[in-house]
Amino acid sequence: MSRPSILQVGPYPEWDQGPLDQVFDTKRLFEAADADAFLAAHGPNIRAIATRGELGADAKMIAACPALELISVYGVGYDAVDLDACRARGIRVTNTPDVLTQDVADLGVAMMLCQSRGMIGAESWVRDGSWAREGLYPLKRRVFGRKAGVLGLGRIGFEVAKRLAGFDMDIAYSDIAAKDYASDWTYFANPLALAQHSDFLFVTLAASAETHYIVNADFIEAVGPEGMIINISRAANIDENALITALSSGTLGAAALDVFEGEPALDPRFLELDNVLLQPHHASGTIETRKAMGKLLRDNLSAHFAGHDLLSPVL
Ligand code: 8YV
Repeated sequence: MSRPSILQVGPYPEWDQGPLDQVFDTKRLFEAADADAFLAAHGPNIRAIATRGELGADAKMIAACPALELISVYGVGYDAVDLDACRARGIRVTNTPDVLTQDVADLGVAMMLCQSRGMIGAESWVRDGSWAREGLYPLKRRVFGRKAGVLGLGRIGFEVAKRLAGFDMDIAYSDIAAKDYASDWTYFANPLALAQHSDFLFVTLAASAETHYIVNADFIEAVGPEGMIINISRAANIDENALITALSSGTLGAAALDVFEGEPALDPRFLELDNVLLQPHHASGTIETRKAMGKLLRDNLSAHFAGHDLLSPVL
């Protein structure tokens, strides 16, 4: 039997590429010099798209594949997939939830600690001889005992909050409703009230049209000059221009970001700021988690073509 043709939007590690190529006829869009010509040539035969969270599949890509049955996302976020276009054509969508939750939460907490304790600057202080020359490193702010806010208490937000409890932080959260599994933590129905309350504000919301720029200029100002915003979700949840303005003027104390509008390109103003920690969208980037994500991506594809139930359907 011939292998089903799938469109591969971005690269995967070699431990996924090999098994994928064995089972499927992979058409690698990311290697094409002319993406439009590539889609025009291969689109009609494509039965599934294998993509990544941040790459998704837009309306144009979906339209170029008239025989498309499934989009399998390597990532929990599927905001970059045009779900309306999928619904209109009965195209199924899967993602890779759960397997990455713990690592994403770990990195979020690590970013808070790293930024609050000035670990990047402290490393330079040792390496560039400042320690020997100038003595003690400037004092930084503590984390333990302070107020943490989690905006979006889903799977990842919950794991972040659990970890913060280990630092004896005072934990609050905001979500569309109070969660019965979070009775130890303070609930704010109004995200702005959470922002006003928090020293460290974690953005852990799944991105959607409803959450677009939920962290706006007012929200950022409410976190305030002593506060820090940590984003391990999607850039679209924050008004990045307002964030940069607030970091520059000091109306926001600090930020720690794993995601950026237009990534991997960055607004160059970020590079001028010393109160922001910049990470290359790698919260799920451990070997263990990426192997589990790749397996789930492939298992969803295989289940579909075997006529079995999808393991982690979105649509
Ligand atoms: C990326 C992510 O998919 O889970 C998500 O939604 O954005 C990430 O895990 C990952 O960087 C691989 O591209």
